[in-house]
Amino acid sequence: GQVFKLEDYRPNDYLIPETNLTFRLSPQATRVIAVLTVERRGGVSASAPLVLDGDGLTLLRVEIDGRPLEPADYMATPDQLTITTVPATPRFQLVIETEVAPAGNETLMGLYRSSNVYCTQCEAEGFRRITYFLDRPDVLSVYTVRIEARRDEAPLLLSNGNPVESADLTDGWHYAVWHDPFPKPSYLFALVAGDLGKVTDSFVTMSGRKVELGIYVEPGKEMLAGYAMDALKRSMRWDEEAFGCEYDLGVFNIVAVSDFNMGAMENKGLNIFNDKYVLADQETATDADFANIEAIIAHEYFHNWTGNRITCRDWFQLCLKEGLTVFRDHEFSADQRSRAVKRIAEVRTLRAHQFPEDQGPLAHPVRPRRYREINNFYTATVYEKGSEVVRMIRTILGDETFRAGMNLYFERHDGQAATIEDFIKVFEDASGRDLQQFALWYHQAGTPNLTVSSTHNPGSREFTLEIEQSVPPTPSESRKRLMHIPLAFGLVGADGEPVAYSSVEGATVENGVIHIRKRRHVVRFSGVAERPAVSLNRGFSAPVTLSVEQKADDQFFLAGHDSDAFSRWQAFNTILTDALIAAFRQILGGKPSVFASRLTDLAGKIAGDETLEPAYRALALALPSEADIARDIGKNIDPDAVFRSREALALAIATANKKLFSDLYDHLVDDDAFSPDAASAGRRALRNILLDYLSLLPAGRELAADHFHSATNMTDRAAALTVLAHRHHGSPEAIKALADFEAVYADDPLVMDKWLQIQASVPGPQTVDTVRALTRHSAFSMANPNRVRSLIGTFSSANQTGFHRADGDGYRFFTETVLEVEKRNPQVAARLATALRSWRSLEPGRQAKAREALLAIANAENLSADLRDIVERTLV
Ligand code: BAL
Ligand code: ZN
Repeated sequence: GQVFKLEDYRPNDYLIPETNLTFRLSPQATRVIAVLTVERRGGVSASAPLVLDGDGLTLLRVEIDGRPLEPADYMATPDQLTITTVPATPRFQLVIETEVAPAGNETLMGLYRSSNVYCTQCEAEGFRRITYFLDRPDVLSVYTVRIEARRDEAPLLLSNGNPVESADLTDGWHYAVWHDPFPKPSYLFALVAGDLGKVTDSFVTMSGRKVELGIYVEPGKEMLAGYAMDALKRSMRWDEEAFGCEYDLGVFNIVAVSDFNMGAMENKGLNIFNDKYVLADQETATDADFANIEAIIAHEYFHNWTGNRITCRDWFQLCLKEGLTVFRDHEFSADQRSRAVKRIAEVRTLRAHQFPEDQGPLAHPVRPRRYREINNFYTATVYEKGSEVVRMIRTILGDETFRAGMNLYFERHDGQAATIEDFIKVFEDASGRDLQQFALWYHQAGTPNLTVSSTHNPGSREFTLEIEQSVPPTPSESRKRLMHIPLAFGLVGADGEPVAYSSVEGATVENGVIHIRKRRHVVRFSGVAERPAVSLNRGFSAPVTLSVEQKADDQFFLAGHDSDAFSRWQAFNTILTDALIAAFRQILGGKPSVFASRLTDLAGKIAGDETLEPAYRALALALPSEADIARDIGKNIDPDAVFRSREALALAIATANKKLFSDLYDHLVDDDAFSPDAASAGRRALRNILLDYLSLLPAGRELAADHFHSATNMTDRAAALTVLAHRHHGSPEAIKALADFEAVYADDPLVMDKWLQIQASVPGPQTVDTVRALTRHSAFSMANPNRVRSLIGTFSSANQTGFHRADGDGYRFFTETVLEVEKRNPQVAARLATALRSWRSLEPGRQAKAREALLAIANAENLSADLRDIVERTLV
């Protein structure tokens, strides 16, 4: 396939300042008439051909300035329309008529049908499946859209911008016209038509304009959209307060659809959402679902300024809108909930998803320089590491200067398609600093490592930190340059208070941050009488790994006393990880795992510490996942031994704290009316993790069954079902709970996704058979991305012992399934296939079998560009 390179970017010879579209909707044959105002750029020769992108299109008509084109004047294939004879005038009108079949479109890109609703997905390159166009983000156009449909089939007709007019036509048809005054790239185009229920509200912006808000859902599900609407209004207010960003149209609409490749899409004025991220009530949604809805509603809304008003010049700049918008939604959630808890959850996610990507064959810079299939670059690196990079800019500049830089960004680039260089420049201009070395965070892949050691000399009262940076080689980047790493730190005295020092040399240290810029820094703090404990990378100021020679006593001390909540959590997490790795080695050596009582005691102390938020305690007690442990071990992974080490530690903690956990569990019973707020969710999270521990002890199975049957909300019910299915697999209680759950929720696909997920993640070699059988269950569908991700995605990415079954059967099932999904939806198949990206860290037997599975996919016939790209890069 073709490789697209950043250095090959040049603007097109033509622009399309105005786009008028007419859709005559029909499931099998929708007519699309595009009337485009085309403009030749200054200085471009009149003989330059106009080459428009298409994808699987049928061309019916093409005219310029009212005259049909002669066959000699153009060339049309399903994937391209080239107009070889272009008028000499600098501006002309081009009319293109195409026909598309939304009903047969299972790729869920372009115009398709989801449960009888017409909808679109155009990012990144779906618009070219609707009409021939300059389908690239630097071509901004003002759209007017007329939609015609049968009124009985589609009473509701929506597109971007503001509604202009609507009326009946003959024969039961009707139409609506929408106009979006803001020039936008084609990837932000959207259309929705169908029979949907509506929830309405309104919002008055900071300058006093009233905006009509609408959330559209499957008829009968309106009562499930209330939380999303509330989150939307809070997002709109927050963006005004935090960034001065005001909404700019008279209406803002959100539509929930059940077949969607992504989480949601920020189309101008008409966001389209995976219904999983809109619909919620206590009966059907968990606290995690509520938090995701809040975050994604905010994320898509925030794109209105970071993505839509200022878009990307080309797809290499994807992080310009995504990293920045993730940063903004993280800040929003931190303000709405608990900042410390949110930060810990973010870092856990980053480590779980971005670190393995950055440390494996699919590693790429936050701003890639090459791609074969852009769909494969909607990654944790672009999104999550992209957000961390923005966070580091704020850390380096400070809040005020950062905000000044953002203001400059909005002022200078509004209405433009911008680049990462533009973004960095606003912060350089706002601060007067040189950020060129820092910019390597965008350009260089790989997770930097800092090796840190410390010495204290009581005689000279000097405390020294030796810090060395290294960036590991990544695909096609064997040599790395030195990075600018902002390392927040604290020196903590025996009383838990910060240790003062009189001066520091060896690195720039400002506002509690050491600026690492060289390979090696020896940072000397003078006037330090007693040896402090060092708290490093406070708040996770930089997305790096640390190799620290630190005394276990210091870790225990920091886990109890660090004033930075994140670092306190980190210290305990490091203690747990070290213990798990030691247990893993003991198990491989045929020895029983033993755990220090001060570890299990500390777990109890944290669980019962009423000065800490319940949500924080729940996060601290959540052991590193099997994948986390495997990543920290690094190579020669035997997932069964990892699993056993984790189970052994959980049992040791539960046994040592039986009484405490049990009392606390009883004490946390919540008799109040359900509320999805963060504090209530935190108490549920703590009680549910205590249940997880207690379920390992005698009578734990009965306790979990009681918890399940007495649950009054989905958070508690799903937590108990997970405990029963995972820890008491095959028991009568587990079988009954799964059957009861199925009987109650059989008609609710989003809830049945949880039922599929819970079963797909049951540890052990037998699960592949369960998952195989579930692919034939009526709750499952190969055509629906949510179902596929719940069953197949969960099995392959969240079931270490099941998927990596020693005989390779998990991989065989995986190969068959990925290829089957691919026939319908290449984008979803390619995403699934990334589950094998860390195959080289497995022990040799599993490695060989994983390689066979990858080769079987690579050798399949007619492989899509999406899947081929992932599999070939994974194998290199
Ligand atoms: N732009 C694709 C979906 C999202 O990141 O919001
Ligand atoms: Zn986004």
